[in-house]
Amino acid sequence: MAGRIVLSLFATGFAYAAAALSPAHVNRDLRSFLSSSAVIDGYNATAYARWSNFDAPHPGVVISPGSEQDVATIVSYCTSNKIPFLTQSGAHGWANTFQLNESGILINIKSLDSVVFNANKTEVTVGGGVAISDVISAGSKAGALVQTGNCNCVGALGAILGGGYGNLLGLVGFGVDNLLSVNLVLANGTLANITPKDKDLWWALRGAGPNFGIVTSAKVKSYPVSSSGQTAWFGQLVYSGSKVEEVVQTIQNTTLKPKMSEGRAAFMAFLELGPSQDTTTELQYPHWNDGAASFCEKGGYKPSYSVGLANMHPTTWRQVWNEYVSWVSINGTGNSIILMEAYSLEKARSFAPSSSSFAWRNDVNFNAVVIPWYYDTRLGSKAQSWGRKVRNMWRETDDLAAPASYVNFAHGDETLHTVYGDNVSRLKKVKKEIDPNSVFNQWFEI
Ligand SMILES: Cc1cc2nc3c(=O)[nH]c(=O)nc-3n(C[C@H](O)[C@H](O)[C@H](O)COP(=O)(O)OP(=O)(O)OC[C@H]3O[C@@H](n4cnc5c(N)ncnc54)[C@H](O)[C@@H]3O)c2cc1C
Ligand SMILES: *[C@@H]1O[C@H](CO)[C@@H](O)[C@H](O)[C@H]1NC(C)=O
Ligand SMILES: *[C@@H]1O[C@H](CO)[C@@H](O)[C@H](O)[C@H]1NC(C)=O
Ligand SMILES: *[C@@H]1O[C@H](CO)[C@@H](O)[C@H](O)[C@H]1NC(C)=O
Ligand SMILES: *[C@@H]1O[C@H](CO)[C@@H](O)[C@H](O)[C@H]1NC(C)=O
Ligand SMILES: *[C@@H]1O[C@H](CO)[C@@H](O)[C@H](O)[C@H]1NC(C)=O
Ligand SMILES: *[C@@H]1O[C@H](CO)[C@@H](O)[C@H](O)[C@H]1NC(C)=O
Ligand SMILES: CC(=O)N[C@H]1CO[C@H](CO)[C@@H](O)[C@@H]1O
Repeated sequence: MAGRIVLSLFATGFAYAAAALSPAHVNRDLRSFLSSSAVIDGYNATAYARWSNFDAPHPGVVISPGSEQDVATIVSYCTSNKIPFLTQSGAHGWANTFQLNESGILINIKSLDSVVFNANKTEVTVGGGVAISDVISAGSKAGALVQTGNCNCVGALGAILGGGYGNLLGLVGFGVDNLLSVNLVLANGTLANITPKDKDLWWALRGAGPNFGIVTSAKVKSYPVSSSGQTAWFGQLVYSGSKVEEVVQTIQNTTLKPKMSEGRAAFMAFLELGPSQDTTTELQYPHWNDGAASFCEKGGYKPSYSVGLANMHPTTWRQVWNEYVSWVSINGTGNSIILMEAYSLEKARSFAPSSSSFAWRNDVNFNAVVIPWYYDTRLGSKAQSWGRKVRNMWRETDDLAAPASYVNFAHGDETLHTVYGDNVSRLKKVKKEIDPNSVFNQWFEI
């Protein structure tokens, strides 16, 4: 692990921990140690809006670093003065694990947003705060594909550090399988370059990343393609509620291949079920995520719950459908979503489960998510009990030995085993070594 060292310069003696923190105070202490483009600001819920306001952090101060080194300096400042802090990138994390109030600092790394391909386009270096849309538009211009999530608004590394599902999964594996190295700010304020040579930390980062530091930039594999390689078949098939069982059984029966080369023909079983609407067509790379645009809408409250499934059971999904119909009949819940994702996992399973801390690689075939979406806070407790009820329905027929959730889809009330699988003890060992005081403690803390 090659690293640079930052001294802990900032023990100012002020008892920050319990008091509200003001931008003026932080500015006085820290300004001269940061690069000129860094910004120290009060919290502005509009400017720093999150995807969901449910259990959202409310910091006293927001700092947007101007450089990777600034992030190390901010972490040193916070730890020396016992100021709680949280990293925010794309602001889509929906878990209830955030605990930041007016006495804390939000490190808004969205400002670290560069995307640079190497000459032959086999590698791309992305800033820690880069949005998925930034990666895709740069990739499209460069003529290279990069494994990212399926929604343009999400932080590219926020998704990758937990596993990283996305459109290219069938071809190249998970996000964590495509990471080459990262620049990481550690708990002791060091900015270090972490590579596969850092065996334990490299393993731990790829699945439980936010527990070990702040990734200020990452080198990720990219795949040069001609313009015809940027075309894929996308769209929506809409079915009436009466077809739930048939659709679910068809999903269960379909073996997804790394390349579903024949487009429509490969999905003929779904077309034969008689969708009431079919918007499928060939789309170019920059438009692959267009269909998910409405899912990106910020604001409102979205306490989400998720499970991994080995199999899809028509009877369970009929019950879930009935629950959904009944929930959205309540005024103000109409945006609520039930989501299920299925990918070709053949390529992903060519990587050993022990190659990263990302859990359930060989166990989970489908991820289901229930998102009660509302604006009136009086619906909060009803929304949560509905979410838990649907999650229980799925868990009862998940056909897994123990409940499993993708960490980036989980709610925050699960056991560590449910999100990190069988390697919790190894993760705890690495955590003790790298972040013994658990200063990175706001994302499914180990
Ligand atoms: C609309 C939507 C679509 C989604 N689509 C996908 C998808 O296609 N595939 C998929 O795998 N997941 C997907 N997710 C889940 C997504 O991966 C998580 O919500 C993820 O945590 C979001 O990262 P963010 O940077 O946007 O959020 P943030 O709330 O900013 O970050 C989430 C957590 O990660 C930490 N974090 C973020 N960046 C860094 C970094 N650079 N270094 C260290 N810690 C960091 C934060 O501190 C925080 O604890 C989706 C979520 C939403 C809301
Ligand atoms: C913030 O939360 C901490 C506990 O994490 C608490 O001690 C403190 O009083 C709170 N401060 C404010 C300003 O609410
Ligand atoms: C908050 O941010 C919004 C959007 O960026 C801006 O229009 C508004 O003026 C800001 N409010 C304050 C008090 O700075
Ligand atoms: C691409 O360039 C990198 C150096 O940036 C080199 O290591 C790699 O071998 C090259 N790959 C190909 C396929 O040319
Ligand atoms: C699913 O597969 C089973 C067993 O092969 C078959 O009996 C059933 O008809 C199939 N159902 C659908 C909807 O494809
Ligand atoms: C639904 O809620 C909206 C806004 O909260 C309100 O204006 C409307 O009257 C409500 N409709 C019913 C049928 O209660
Ligand atoms: C910071 O922590 C890392 C990882 O534990 C360690 O390798 C490095 O030597 C530490 N640096 C300092 C200055 O303490
Ligand atoms: C070090 C360790 O405990 N590794 C285990 C992680 O979990 C997988 C199964 O998911 C085991 O095969 C490894 O031995």
